Amino acid sequence: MAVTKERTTYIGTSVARKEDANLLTGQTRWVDNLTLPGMLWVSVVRSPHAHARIKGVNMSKAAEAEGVVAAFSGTDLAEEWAGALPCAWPVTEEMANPPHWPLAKDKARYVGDGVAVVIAESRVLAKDAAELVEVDYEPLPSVTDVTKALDDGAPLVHDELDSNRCYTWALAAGEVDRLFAEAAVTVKERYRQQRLIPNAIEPRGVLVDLTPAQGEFTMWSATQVPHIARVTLSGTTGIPESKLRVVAPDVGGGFGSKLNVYAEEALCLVLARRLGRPIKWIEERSEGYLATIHGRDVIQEIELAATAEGKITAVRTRLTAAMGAYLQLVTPGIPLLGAWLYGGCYGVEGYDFECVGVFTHTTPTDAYRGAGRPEATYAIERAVDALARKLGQDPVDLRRLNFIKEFPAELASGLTVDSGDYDASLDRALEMVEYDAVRREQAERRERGDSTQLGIGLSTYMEMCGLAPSRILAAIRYGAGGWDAATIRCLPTGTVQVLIGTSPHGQGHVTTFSQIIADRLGMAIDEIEVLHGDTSVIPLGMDTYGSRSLAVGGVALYNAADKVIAKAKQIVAHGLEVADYDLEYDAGRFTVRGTDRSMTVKEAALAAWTAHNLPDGMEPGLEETYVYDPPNFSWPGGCHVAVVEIDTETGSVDLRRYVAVDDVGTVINPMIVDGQIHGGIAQGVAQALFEEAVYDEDGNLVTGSMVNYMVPSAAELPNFELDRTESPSPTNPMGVKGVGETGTIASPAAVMNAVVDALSPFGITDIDMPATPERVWRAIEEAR
Ligand code: MCN
Repeated sequence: MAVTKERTTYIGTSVARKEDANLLTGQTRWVDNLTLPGMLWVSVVRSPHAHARIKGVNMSKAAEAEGVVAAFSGTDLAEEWAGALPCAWPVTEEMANPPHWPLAKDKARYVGDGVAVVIAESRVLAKDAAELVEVDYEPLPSVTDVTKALDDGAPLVHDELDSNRCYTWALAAGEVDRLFAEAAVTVKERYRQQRLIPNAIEPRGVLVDLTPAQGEFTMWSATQVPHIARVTLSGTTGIPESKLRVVAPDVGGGFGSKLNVYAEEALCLVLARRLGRPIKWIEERSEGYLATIHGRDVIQEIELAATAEGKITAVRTRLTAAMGAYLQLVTPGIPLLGAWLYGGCYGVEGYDFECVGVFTHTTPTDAYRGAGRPEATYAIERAVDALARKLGQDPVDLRRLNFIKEFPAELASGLTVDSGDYDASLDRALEMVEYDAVRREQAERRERGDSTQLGIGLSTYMEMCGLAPSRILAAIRYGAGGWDAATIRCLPTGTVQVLIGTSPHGQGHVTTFSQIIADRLGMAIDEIEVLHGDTSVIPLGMDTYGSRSLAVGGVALYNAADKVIAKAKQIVAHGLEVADYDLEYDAGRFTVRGTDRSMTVKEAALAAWTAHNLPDGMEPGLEETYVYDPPNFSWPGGCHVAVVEIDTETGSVDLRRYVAVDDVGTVINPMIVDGQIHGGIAQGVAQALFEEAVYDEDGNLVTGSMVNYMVPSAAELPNFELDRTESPSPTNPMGVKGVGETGTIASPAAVMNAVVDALSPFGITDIDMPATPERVWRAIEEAR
């Protein structure tokens, strides 16, 4: 499909965000701001043990406490469930998927596993009473380290399985063994993707209302996925889908952690049903550290085969990926979202990938910004630097030699990259960072033996986002489609309602989607109202994750506008008594060719509503829906460069500069895109330098609060220097690609390549993330 170049006013402009007035004046509707008459609060009693048999739960003291209405153990609620919590991505036929009940009945399998609930008149009373619940635990041995969970004799997370292996998933193409045998040079590296804890500004929260006589339920949830939650929670609770309305009101970020269906949502629904009153639960921050999914926790082994000149011929990857104690919504598929990308933006011939998913006695893992793709980018970009060191080449030259240069490009792993220009973004990034000058400064410092050394790290990345063609998702056994939907409803008074199936929670869809319609229908931004996140208002939607909203939902909207314009054209042609081919269309106005006679889309909307003078047989009204299933993923790419200073006496790493040149195709709103990249880089730098979830020997989460889990603030980060190149995607009419995760995908590799580059005079070739001062200092001391 050709990229349409139309006269535009709003697309490509940094329109101020329509969302911000509410945010800045405190008029947002977070779940926590919602109150209903007769509402009760629930508090969840959580296991303090990583692994324990539940021998009994004594509720008597809690039940007598002030304000308590009811208290239930997992066994008490067992009959409420029509099914276990959903895992929608059974990645192989043989995958082990032990049932995950909203409350544990016989055994607790991680610290934080819910074992009982107390329902009371207020949040404080529910919490106080929860502390009076007496659970008789028999502690059992546990395993939290993914490298130990497959050892013989490791404690089993699920007794019914004969090991902690959840699945093995493999993908291979080309003559990999031969290419390795013939290689002039090989490198073999082992990297650790530490476990991360997502930190959206708003913790999770749920409120359920009901009309008992009709058996109808409304659930407000701080979720990214109201549509998916409705389908799946119907299966868990037995509430018919038609009787369940899910609303994602204003949602304060998610970063993948709210792309899920959680025990507390199911609990609030069945407790409302059981008690006949509205039920509310709001997560505390430290509770969220245990009860909301974690990210990463993967061990990676990667091998590259190359010619003497440095042409990479084959890649072999082995992953061991922690699932945690249970499979959440898409847990098993997350490491596989990188499965096709371990060759990076390099044209390799042989490809061999295998991932083993493993249960551990830990909080379940699942999607966290980038989901599989930061891991893949990290491994290949670090390995390419290792190869450059081995060959004595500059990492810039080695990358250039290997870049894919022609598009569309078929990857050895089997997918097709739509478009790109990796040299262009590399060139621009090197120019911005003044690469030669920084290398000179580095050489001078090394020469002088300065205590503060300089490191320069590159990450030339590409990724697949915009999830995605339903047929490909079927091939990889994903449980839903990849389409999305949009409806444009032209109202008789000249304004427009736009119904979108995506569910924004910080990304600014109300603004960017208004920009698309304003240009296409010739309207002012304020004449467009964007509705989202309510299953009773928006019947069709696949929600927001995988940087899919613009490249799938935005394209659905663009195409819906085509349908509106086509119908309006017939109405106008009929009204002006001309043939439709005599009409020219530009930005909301149809003009009879060569005359000054014209009519607007708004006028056509009024004519469609009065229906006084429509073509014979035409349905009144001007409202169109488009459901779009994309033919391919979208493939952003680019080059990030980090410059770090390391104090070799203390090990402290200072990120001095960060340059990012990204290619996300056509840009709708440059300011929003920059904001997405800023946030993404901050999260990736956090993985490289600051954040790590740590469990002790007994399976306690040692980093259980922000006191000891280091989420960086703006003070720890430099000003990011951004620019763009633009290779429009040929697969959609706007030429757009996703941007929501690119920063997080590219940045850990750039920063860690810089850290290792700074330390290379000591002979150091790897440091685990996060590169804390202690870790760096120890590495230097050992090397000395
Ligand atoms: N955009 C644009 N031009 C482009 C690409 C995108 O103007 N070429 C705009 C879009 O119209 C949209 C925003 O940028 O307003 C992000 O678009 P897209 O890349 O389609 O990503 P999604 O909207 O699907 O958002 C999901 C993505 C993911 S997967 C995570 S994780 C993430 C992220 O967005 N979580 C976020 N960004 C976040 N931002 C905030 N504030 N909070 C989160 O939880």
